[in-house]
Amino acid sequence: MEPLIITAALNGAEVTREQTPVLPLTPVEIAEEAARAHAAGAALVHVHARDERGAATQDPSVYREIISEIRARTNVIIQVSTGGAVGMTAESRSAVLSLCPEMATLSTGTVNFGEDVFVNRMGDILSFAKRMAAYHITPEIEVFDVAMIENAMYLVRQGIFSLPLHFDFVLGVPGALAATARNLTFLVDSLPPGCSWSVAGIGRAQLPMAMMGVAMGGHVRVGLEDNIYYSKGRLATGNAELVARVKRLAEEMGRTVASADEARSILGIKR
Ligand code: KMH
Ligand code: ZN
Repeated sequence: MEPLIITAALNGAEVTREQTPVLPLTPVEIAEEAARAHAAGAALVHVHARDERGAATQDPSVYREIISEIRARTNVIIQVSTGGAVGMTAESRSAVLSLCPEMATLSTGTVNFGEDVFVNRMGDILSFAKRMAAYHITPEIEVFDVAMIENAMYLVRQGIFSLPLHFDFVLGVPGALAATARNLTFLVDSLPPGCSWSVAGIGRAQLPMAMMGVAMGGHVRVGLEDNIYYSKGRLATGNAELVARVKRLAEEMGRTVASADEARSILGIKR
C-alpha cells in the first residue's frame, strides 16, 4: 500500500472557542497549529479563515496571511476551503482561489447540514472548477453523499478536470451520508480506477473511519473541524494529538505515513 496521507482539518468554520479552548483562529495560531500537526505526521492541512472576532470569513487577505505564516514554518501542503460556512455566497467562497493555493476543496453537491443546507448549485460548481483548473489548483472533491461522485464525473466529461481525481468522503454530518463501513465501501467502489481518496468521520466516527481508511488503503482526515474529542468526554489537546494517534496506529498496522512531498507525488501536485 502507498504511504498514508494524514490530513489535519485544523479549525473548520463552525467550531467555536466555547466548545474547545484549543481551536486555532488567528493566522499565527493556525500556522503554529499547522506546524504542530505536520510534526505529528500530517502531510496536508485543511484550513478555514476566521475574522478578528473568530467568525468564519472567506476574505482572501486573511487566507493570504494564513498561507504566508504557515509557509514561514513548514512545507506542509496547504488546502484552503471553498466551502466556507453555510449561507455564504458562492462568490465570496471562491474569492480565495485568486491566491492560487496549492490545493482547494470543491464540494460537488448540495446537502443538508444539521438544521442548515450547504448549497452547491451546478452552475457554481462549474465556475469553481473552471477557476481551479485555470489556476492549476489541485482539487479535493468533498463528498458528503454519493451523488457528489457523479457530479465530479460530470466535470471530467465537460473537460474541466481530468482523472485521476482526489476525493474526501466526509461521513456522519447530520442530514448527510452516515459514517458506516458499508457506506464507505460503496463510495470507494463507486470511484473510477486510479482515483485516490481519504475519509473524514464526524464526531465519534472519526477514529473508526480513520482506521477503516488505513486498512482499506485510502487516506485519512482528522482534526478539530470534524471532531473536538480525543475520547468520550475528553477534549483533544489539539490537532497534533489526533494526528499522532492515527500515525501511531497506522504504523502498528504496517502503513508508513507520507511526508508532504510524498503526498504531493501521490496527489499529482506539480508545484
Ligand atoms: N463548513 C461547511 C459548510 C469545505 O471546507 O470545503 C463546508 C466545509 C467544506 O467545511
Ligand atoms: Zn472544511
